[in-house]
Amino acid sequence: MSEEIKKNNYSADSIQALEGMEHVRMRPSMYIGDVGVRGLHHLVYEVVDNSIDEAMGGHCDTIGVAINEDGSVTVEDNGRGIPVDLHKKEGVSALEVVMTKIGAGGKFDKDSYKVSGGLHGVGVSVVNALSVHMKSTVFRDGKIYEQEYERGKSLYPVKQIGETDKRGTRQTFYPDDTIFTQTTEFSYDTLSARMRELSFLNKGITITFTDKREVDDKGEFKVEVFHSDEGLKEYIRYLDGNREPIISHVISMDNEKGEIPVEVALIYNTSYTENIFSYVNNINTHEGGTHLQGFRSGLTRTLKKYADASGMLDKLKFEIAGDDFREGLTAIISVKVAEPQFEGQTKTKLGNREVVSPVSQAVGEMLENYLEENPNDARIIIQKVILAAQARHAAKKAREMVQRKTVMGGGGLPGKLSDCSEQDPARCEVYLVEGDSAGGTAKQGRDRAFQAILPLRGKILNVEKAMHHKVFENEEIRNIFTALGVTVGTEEDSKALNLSKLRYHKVIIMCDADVDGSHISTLILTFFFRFMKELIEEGHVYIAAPPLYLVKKGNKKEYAWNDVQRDQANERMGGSAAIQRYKGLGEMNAEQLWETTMDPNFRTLRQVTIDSLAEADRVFSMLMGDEVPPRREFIEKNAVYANIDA
Ligand code: 0RA
Repeated sequence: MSEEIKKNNYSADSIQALEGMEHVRMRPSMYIGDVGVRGLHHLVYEVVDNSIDEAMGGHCDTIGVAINEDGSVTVEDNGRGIPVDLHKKEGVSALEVVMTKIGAGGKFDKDSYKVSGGLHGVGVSVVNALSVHMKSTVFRDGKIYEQEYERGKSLYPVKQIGETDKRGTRQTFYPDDTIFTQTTEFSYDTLSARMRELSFLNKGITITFTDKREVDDKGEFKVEVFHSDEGLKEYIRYLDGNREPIISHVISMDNEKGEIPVEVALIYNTSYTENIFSYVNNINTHEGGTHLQGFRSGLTRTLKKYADASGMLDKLKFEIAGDDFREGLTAIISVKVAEPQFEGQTKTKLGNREVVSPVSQAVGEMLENYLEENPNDARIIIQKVILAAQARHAAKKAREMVQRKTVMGGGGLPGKLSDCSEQDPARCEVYLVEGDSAGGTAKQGRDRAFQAILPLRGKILNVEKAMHHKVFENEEIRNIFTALGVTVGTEEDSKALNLSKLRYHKVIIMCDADVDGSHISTLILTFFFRFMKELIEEGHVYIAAPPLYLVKKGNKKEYAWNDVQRDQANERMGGSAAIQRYKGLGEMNAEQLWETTMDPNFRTLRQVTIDSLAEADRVFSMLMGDEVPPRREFIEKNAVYANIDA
């Protein structure tokens, strides 16, 4: 090839590369989902994924993740180091190709079993394109190499900057605030939860997470070290730590050498909720899919066979359904699939058919062994299943009552609901208000055109500790179902939710700004989380923020939501203003409630989102469960819904 052609080729390729990177900047959501808080954190996951892959290939065991003082993030591993030698086709170093070409990641390493995919796995070049500045440092063959980039463009060719006896890769990036316009600030809790999750999902790796933005009293950074030798088994203990187990061990298996690597762990507890978390290539598959299907069929088949053989079902007057085998079950399934097909609304449902049977078989064998070796536990599980079947029959009747009322329409709406006049659900909102008196004030203060009020009496049922039929028999909860127009349960899936007739697209929880109020908010959120998860996932649930103080002097008045605002308002009024602390919504009149908490032009609503289903589950089971000390500790350390990331 003549020099001339080579040059042309090179420049043609580099134009293509540029176009790729430009495309990422023009359409970032196509690559990372969104440019909000979620997308921002996605950048970190992408970079960490690459190091996890290196670790899964057996080439490294330690990953360091740090939020730096300036808000940038550094990810470092002790792997082989991204190659820096010349990439023949591109005419630049392999590192530069990985960093600046879309879809180049890992392509030149045929041996690597790259399992990242789905939502992640878009490549580190995407992170580079969406960063104002990025720096790659490679420790390899006794040398240190470096290259820097600005918005995805290299600033200079890879250069050697020193010598070392270390091995590995270090990536530092600073997200572009012209892309992430909402915020470029990383959340400690969000990243920490993900690193913990990753360490359970990839046993043996040590992940150190450091926040260098602040120091504590001792002048030290916040550091957490995550390491799990037992993987999912430990993850189950962590998740279910606030529930009471009914069997003596976590049941688990790991066939990491199978064609489709499958890991499963499960336990039964005294609760009535089913909690199954499924992962594909370390990605939480919220919508389930074929691996979950395999798990369920393996579980049902094996338990049913055991129960039939035991004779325990002989006197039973009704059939046992699939659901009954999963009451009080907490389980995690993690599979690695080479070419995952993700389906569903949020692309978190595994579609690969070939996964069903290996998972089903693995689960079946695991359970069979356990039941064989632990006959006592086996009996306890079957007894629990029988109880669940009995309760389901009772619940069915209760649910049908709710259903009938909902279906009747207008006349079926709860008497306590003050509805709005607008008909289009997209424009309607409903306030769930603690107590009849605050409900009355809200009713006077609202804009009745689009705001509905549903007062709730005192503390609503703690669904975390109640059997299902009790939940559906509870009047307050029935009122919520009917007011929202949401129905639940079909023949084949008793928990399937129907949101198609949702009457309000904003469901706003409004409680006192005190400990009792946040407890009630949490009870309502727990109910939504357990029974209407999709309502939260689709962004319909909000928390209203009533002010804490009224600061008044002469004819000037200001509201304050915290002590700093209070003091500033007082200062603005020249000091010595009269300060009223609102002890509850009841102390506000209708006008005050409207202008602070209900008027769309002034109020602040906090949308409830779920970062990690597993973490949210753990927090709810802790907040609402039996174990008091961890709950108290949590409430003292955090706002009640800190981890629900409102
Ligand atoms: C492909 C080949 C080799 C290393 C890597 C990829 C690699 C990529 C990343 C991303 C983050 N950390 C990483 N560490 C390594 C080198 C193959 C060889 O040395 O033979």
